[in-house]
Amino acid sequence: MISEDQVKFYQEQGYLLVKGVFNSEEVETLRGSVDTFLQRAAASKYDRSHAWQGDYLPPEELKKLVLKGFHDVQYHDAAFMRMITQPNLVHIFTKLIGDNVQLHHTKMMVKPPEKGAAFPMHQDYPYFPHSKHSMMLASIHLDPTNEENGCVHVIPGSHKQGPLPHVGSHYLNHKEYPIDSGIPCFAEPGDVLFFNYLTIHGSPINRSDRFRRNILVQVRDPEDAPTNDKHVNWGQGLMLHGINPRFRNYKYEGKLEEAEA
Ligand SMILES: O=C(O)CCC(=O)C(=O)O
Repeated sequence: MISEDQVKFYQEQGYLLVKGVFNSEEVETLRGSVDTFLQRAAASKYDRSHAWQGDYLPPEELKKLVLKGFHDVQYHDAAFMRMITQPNLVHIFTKLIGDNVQLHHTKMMVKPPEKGAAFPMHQDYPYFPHSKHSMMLASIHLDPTNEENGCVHVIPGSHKQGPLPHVGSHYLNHKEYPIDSGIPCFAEPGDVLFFNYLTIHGSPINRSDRFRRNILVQVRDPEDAPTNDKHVNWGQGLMLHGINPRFRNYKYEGKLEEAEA
């Protein structure tokens, strides 16, 4: 599914866009599942916007923006369980991480038309720091994405800088790193953007009249230990490929002592 040149590109640039990882039938199923999820969330007491707060936009603009950012989607609909084990996706993970691939978490990032929230530029490292930096993300695109509907931007090669100071451990100084300091990654439905958790990325507001529905799958090498217990959630530790070399009486809690066992 991907060539040695693409693997080298990922290692050098810290990201890789792979076309057509999911076929149109799979995309259609996932779109249906996202839409049903959002309707069910809207009818529940848990619905809210997850737009990032901060000083990266004027307050009056920020308060209008909406992001539907739900975690652990495979616990809500079996279609998402099939998504995280989809053979093309898992095969690419093995090429980029190695034979053993472990799930960290999933999340749905849906930017509604005209008011879909921005992500200021950041690394994912501060949210779940690990010792070997194998942690990476697959952003599965369900809609055509471009500048107008808030496509992801990345700074090529930025993973090589290592962890950088974030404002309130949230995002990078937006004056130093405006969103357009990254290159826009245009994608079609079924394309997947992979990037390392040190790669600087963000995305602008969706000002278009279309949705931007992406689903994110965060994975790591199981031998890459968390350096703190900041981000522990359901499903963490599921093996998507290979084995977990740290054999234990398994009950994953994401705790530091587990990582060192
Ligand atoms: O989906 C996006 O536009 C960006 C998501 C992101 O930056 C993140 O989850 O860290």
